[in-house]
Amino acid sequence: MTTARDAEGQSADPRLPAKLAAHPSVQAVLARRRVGDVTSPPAVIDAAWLRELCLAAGAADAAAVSLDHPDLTGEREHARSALPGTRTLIAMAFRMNRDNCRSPARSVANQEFHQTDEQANHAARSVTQALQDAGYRALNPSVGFPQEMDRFPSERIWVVAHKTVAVAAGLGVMGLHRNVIHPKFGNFILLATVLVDAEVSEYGQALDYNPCIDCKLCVAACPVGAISKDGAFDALACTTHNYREFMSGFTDWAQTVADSEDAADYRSRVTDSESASMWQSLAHPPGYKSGYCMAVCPGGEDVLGPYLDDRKTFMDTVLRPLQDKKETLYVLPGSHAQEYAQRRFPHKPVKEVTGGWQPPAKRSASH
Ligand code: B12
Ligand code: SF4
Repeated sequence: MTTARDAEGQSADPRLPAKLAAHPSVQAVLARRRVGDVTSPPAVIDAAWLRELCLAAGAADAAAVSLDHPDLTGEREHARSALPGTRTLIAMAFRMNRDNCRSPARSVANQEFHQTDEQANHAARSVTQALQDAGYRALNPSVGFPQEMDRFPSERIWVVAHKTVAVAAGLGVMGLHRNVIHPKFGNFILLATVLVDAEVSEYGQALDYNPCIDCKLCVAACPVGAISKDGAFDALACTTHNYREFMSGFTDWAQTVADSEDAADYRSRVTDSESASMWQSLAHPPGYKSGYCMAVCPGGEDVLGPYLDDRKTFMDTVLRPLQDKKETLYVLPGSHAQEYAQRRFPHKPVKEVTGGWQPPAKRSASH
């Protein structure tokens, strides 16, 4: 049998079959190795270098956390199946402009969410590329959507839980509304995570207090009562309304189209404004209907001042415009959200929808 030694001479890797060793790419790699042009990356990534890399990419804050951290038990399997050999998770926070998020004009708030989302994805990707160029294996799961729809609805569809990682890395703590509040930037941040197959010289430490001041403005702002004063969170109420034009609401809308007898019947079920809004969500990134819990939160040192100075004015100018906005609220029939929305926001029309998680009753009955 011909060996690599025959084809390449004394310096070839004897473990390689001759045909492979003779390939120009292989010879180029071996030649670079011979002249010492290829160095292994440091076994441990320098924490200061890594932080600088993240900040230069556009993150407002960043910290690493070991995948062995006890609070990341639930993330381990997901992280390792996304990137075998993952040792560390790098958490990054990206600032959002507060008054854009607070605007009752949905186009303004949604633009802010989607622009920050894009910025965070770009930054995470460039950090991943720099780690790759330094010789590591690294991967950046999506900041928001797209997610793993082949797993829906039986398993979680997100690759990594950015909140869990950010909290363990010390970037903030979840407030009453379950969004992560950064000690300085408040909850006006989106989160990204980069997975890497090496350890880092220093890991972030969890905050020893919660920046949430327990003002409960998030409870008052949510139009479908998804946030309770005791901290319980009704995720289904939130998705049914806020994500009306994302995956679950889209399925319900498609079912309505399918069930409509003709154009007139469709227009009796879906208003022109709703059709236009759905078109917009399909043509552009989908629009959130709410996110008001995040909009009104005064937590965080950069955000807190105006609330401390004059709570009434803060409520009149930040909370009230969102409460007063006339807008359709989407609820599941017979839900707590339906009763809450009708009682607390009588000026907002309430519409029953299926939520789209299950097929319509008449179809499931026939199977
Ligand atoms: C699933 C999800 C949702 C769900 C559930 C929210 C939630 N509290 O988990 C819904 C659709 C309701 C949602 C809404 C919003 N989200 Co969201 N969402 C995610 C996602 C994909 C995973 C969240 C997660 O890790 N949950 C698990 C644990 C950590 O959270 P938890 O609160 O302890 O768990 C509860 C829920 O997850 C729920 N649950 C468990 N399993 C499932 C399965 C499904 C299908 C659902 C719907 C819920 C659910 O039960 C738990 C107990 O209450 C992340 C992106 C990511 N890949 O991480 C973004 C993320 C959490 N969302 C984010 C944002 C901005 C929002 C909205 C403000 C969007 C908007 N513009 O309106 C709202 C805020 C609602 C709220 N008060 O939480 C940001 C939060 C940033 C921050 N500062 O913390 C994230 C991190 C995206 C990002 N990359 O920045 N979201
Ligand atoms: S709005 Fe108030 S109660 Fe809600 S999370 Fe922010 S600080 Fe906490």
